[in-house]
Amino acid sequence: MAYLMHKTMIKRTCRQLAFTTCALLLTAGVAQAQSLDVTNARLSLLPGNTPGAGYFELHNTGDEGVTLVGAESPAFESVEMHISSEHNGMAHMHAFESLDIGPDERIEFAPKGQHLMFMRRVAPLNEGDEVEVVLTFSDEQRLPVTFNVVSPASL
Ligand SMILES: [Cu+2]
Repeated sequence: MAYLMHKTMIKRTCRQLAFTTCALLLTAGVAQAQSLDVTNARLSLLPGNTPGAGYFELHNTGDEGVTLVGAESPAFESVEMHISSEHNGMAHMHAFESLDIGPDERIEFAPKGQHLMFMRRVAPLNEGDEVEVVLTFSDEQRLPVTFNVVSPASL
């Protein structure tokens, strides 16, 4: 039952996506051999065309380390991994290329820390929408994750 509901949700999201991407997403839920558990995935979005920020928690439940090397989404032209910092009271952020996640390690992408930066949305998005994102790893593993669009005020 839960799986059927999930599939319906994906199908709804798929109306805006290319067919090949959709086919991948629909089969991804069936054959999940991954030992990576993502929770609380949300995408904070301001009106207009400013970049969105993505946050989530990831638990590597496997016996081997993995290296996160990026993310993609059909809803944005590009996605970068950023880390926020503060110097002399000024907030900065810069891109980073990879993040190692050891066996049984949990990492968090959270406000004021590591985040995904979603650049240039392809179509308008609203609070409550769902966005399909694929996290990519150095061993070519691709992990599809559904992000919920939320307002920055809710974080
Ligand atoms: Cu950023």
